[in-house]
Amino acid sequence: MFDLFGRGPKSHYAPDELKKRLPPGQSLTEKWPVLHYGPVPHRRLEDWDFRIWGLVEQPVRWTWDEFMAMPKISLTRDISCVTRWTRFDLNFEGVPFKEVMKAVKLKPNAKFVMIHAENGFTTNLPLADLLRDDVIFAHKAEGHELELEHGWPLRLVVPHLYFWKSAKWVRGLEFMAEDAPGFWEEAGYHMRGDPWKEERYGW
Ligand SMILES: Nc1nc2c(c(=O)[nH]1)N[C@H]1C(S)=C(S)[C@@H](COP(=O)(O)O)O[C@H]1N2
Ligand SMILES: [Mo]
Repeated sequence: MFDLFGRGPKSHYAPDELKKRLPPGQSLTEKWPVLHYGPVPHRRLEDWDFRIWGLVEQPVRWTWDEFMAMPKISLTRDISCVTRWTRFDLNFEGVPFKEVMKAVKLKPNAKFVMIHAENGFTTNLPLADLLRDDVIFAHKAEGHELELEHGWPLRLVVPHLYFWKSAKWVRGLEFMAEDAPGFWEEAGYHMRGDPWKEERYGW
């Protein structure tokens, strides 16, 4: 018996593994739910660009081909949504955040980042949370090009934080000196969103 999100009582994970891997207050789903606010954006790659601005020495604008020319990695991670589902072992492939950072020189006071996506979606993170080896801009999941609903052509993946920080249809980065709330954070979601600390709401 599974509910809408594929949550069910049966699991092929041993109880002690579940205890280790499942963040508090979460339940396991075997599916990959689709969750976002507003309509799914349709964009042609010819009209797509990726911009970096704010506290950088030189703003950046890349085309799709330029972005895709950067080195890529593949990784498999568990993801947790604040609405209480966790999905184990999703494989993503894409350009590491650290690779993108090689192309920009930050001003010394850049400490926070606003992620910008289609239709005005934003989410904020401390720069330190993005400067991890497993933070990537993914164009593939489970070996295939991303599905439109999951963020095609490109989404951010920040696996150690609640999944609302992993902006789908990502288009740019804005470097900031102070933290500022993005879309869900304006609505009361946590500024950082660590699932192991249950940083769900309130700031
Ligand atoms: N652009 C955009 N990205 C977004 C969202 C959104 O509303 N808009 N929702 C976030 C939330 S709350 C979650 S849980 C994940 C869901 O990603 P999925 O649909 O691929 O599971 O996307 C995140 N990224
Ligand atoms: Mo979410």
